[in-house]
Amino acid sequence: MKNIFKKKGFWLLVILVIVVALLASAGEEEIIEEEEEEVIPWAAMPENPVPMTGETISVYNWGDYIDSETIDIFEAETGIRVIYETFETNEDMYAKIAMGGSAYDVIIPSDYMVERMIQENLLQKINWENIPNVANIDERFIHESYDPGFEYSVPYTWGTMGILYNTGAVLEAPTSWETLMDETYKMDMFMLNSPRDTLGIALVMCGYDLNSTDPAQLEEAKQLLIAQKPLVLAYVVDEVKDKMVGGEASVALVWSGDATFCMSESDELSYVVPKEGSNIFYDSMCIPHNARNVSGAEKFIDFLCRADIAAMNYDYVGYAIPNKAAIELMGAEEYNASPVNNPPQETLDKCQVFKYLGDKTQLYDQIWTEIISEF
Ligand code: SPD
Repeated sequence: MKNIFKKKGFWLLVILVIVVALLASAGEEEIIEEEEEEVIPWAAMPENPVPMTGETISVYNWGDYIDSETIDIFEAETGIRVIYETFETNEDMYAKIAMGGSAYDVIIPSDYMVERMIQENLLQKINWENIPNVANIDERFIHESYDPGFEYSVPYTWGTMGILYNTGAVLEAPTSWETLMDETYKMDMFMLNSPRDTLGIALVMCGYDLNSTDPAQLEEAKQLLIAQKPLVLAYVVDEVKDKMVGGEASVALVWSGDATFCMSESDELSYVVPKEGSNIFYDSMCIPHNARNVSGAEKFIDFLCRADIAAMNYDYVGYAIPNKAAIELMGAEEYNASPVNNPPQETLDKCQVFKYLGDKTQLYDQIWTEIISEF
């Protein structure tokens, strides 16, 4: 018998077999990995979408405040088309509704604006029989301070205001609002283009109540913000996220949900609620007085209260949610591990809700215009 181990052709064949086997197994691993990485959505499009019925609802919400896929699912499940518009601040939204030219079926104002709109008869009472998923809302987030008797609003998200900062760029991690007056960050910070939020924090920086209506205190807050202007790169709202993730500034005054979003995009960003205290806000779904499709609005609000849909929205938007069923679905342990979603009691004790300030609101609007137009 010839010694085949001495033949060159034999060894070439062996090498070829090994290479083919290795390539095949690497391919298998890739396929297995792909299967493991597949993201299971919280909610999915129905297999048999309902054809459009011709019914519509008109929704007016903050920018970047919903996963648009949830709207697609709602439309496919109900056949109701959603006409969706966005606003940047409570004040912009209020002006549009109060002028009366636009009829929306669902709006999402913050606490103090819910309070104002109730007082001015701009909202209608909610028929809870048509919102069974309200049972998913944790009672801790039902605040009678702005909706006495819990009649007009369904909690959607909540959060705090604080400082988002770039850990690699700041000299030390901020703990105080004083950071926003620090010359080190000249032309290196963003402030919120939102009168109530920014003036509220300026009042806290001056050592006053963030709901103050005292003209002398407000004047001091105004002077502080005017003195701060040379440090401010821009007054922004939703744009702050791209700008901070892109490293355009070292610090920014932000709402906590935007901080969560930015921190998920960049390991260099962190968030703090300063030691002097801050604002805690609750944004809620409401039906305006002049809604044209109340039953469609109720269906949409109930849909957004569904655990799978609220989880999907949280995953996309980043703002903390009051929906205990959604938190359970996502895994309460992981959700609560974030100090942004679950701030220590000591922090919460130092946070206050904005109140509607009646006719003193005009003073805020006037002061804000003066600050923004000051050169
Ligand atoms: N992207 C929009 C986020 C809206 C957050 N609402 C904040 C309300 C503060 N009073």
